[in-house]
Amino acid sequence: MDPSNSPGEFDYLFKLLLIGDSGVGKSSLLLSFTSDTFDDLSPTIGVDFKIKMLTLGGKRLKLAIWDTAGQERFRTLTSSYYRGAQGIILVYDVTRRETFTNLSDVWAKEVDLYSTNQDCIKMLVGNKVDKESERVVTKKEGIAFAREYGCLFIECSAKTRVNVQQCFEELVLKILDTPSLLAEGSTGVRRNIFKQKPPTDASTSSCC
Ligand SMILES: Nc1nc2c(ncn2[C@@H]2O[C@H](COP(=O)(O)OP(=O)(O)O)[C@@H](O)[C@H]2O)c(=O)[nH]1
Ligand SMILES: [Mg+2]
Repeated sequence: MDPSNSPGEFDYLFKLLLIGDSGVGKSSLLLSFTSDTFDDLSPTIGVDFKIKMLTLGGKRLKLAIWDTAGQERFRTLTSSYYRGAQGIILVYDVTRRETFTNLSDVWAKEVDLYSTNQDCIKMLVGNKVDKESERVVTKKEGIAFAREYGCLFIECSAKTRVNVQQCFEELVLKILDTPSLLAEGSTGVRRNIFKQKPPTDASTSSCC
């Protein structure tokens, strides 16, 4: 069944996506947000996207949240992954500095190159704050990067679920505040996002 065929069930359909280095917790964040059970939080190889229904700001929303299928390990995410997104979540691990520096060196550049809407809302997320004793990236550094790059910022833990809901909700509220994104998300014009397929890369089938 085409999941976009029930326009009466929601007011807006938004495409959100998760990017960042392998192992930062993208799939865990997605699971933490979309599933009700706590136990199934485990490393995954990712999915195309997950659907989450949400009522926010008086609007019924259908969120298609895209996760990588591990291609980020090979830096082979391509334009089709980014295309049509209203919200982009850039994730790093507060206990691994290179995941933070790669956001500016790699991922932010890709976003600028491939995102199709200039108004697209970006959210910087420092994950794994439950591992406070292993923290190497300070909150201040996160705030500074977010300010420089012009995006929202939050620290969270997919494991304890602290701030996970807030992360997605703040992003979506900002999208709802942005007329050009709202227009894109209106029922009817959003059907095509389900027709897109993420890039299939033969190299992802091999495991390291
Ligand atoms: N302690 C802790 N571990 C986490 C957290 N989020 C993810 N992990 C773990 O980090 C590893 C990588 O997570 P995963 O979601 O697969 O990362 P992805 O490659 O970015 O999708 C897994 O072992 C997760 O259980 C978190 O908030 N806290
Ligand atoms: Mg993953």
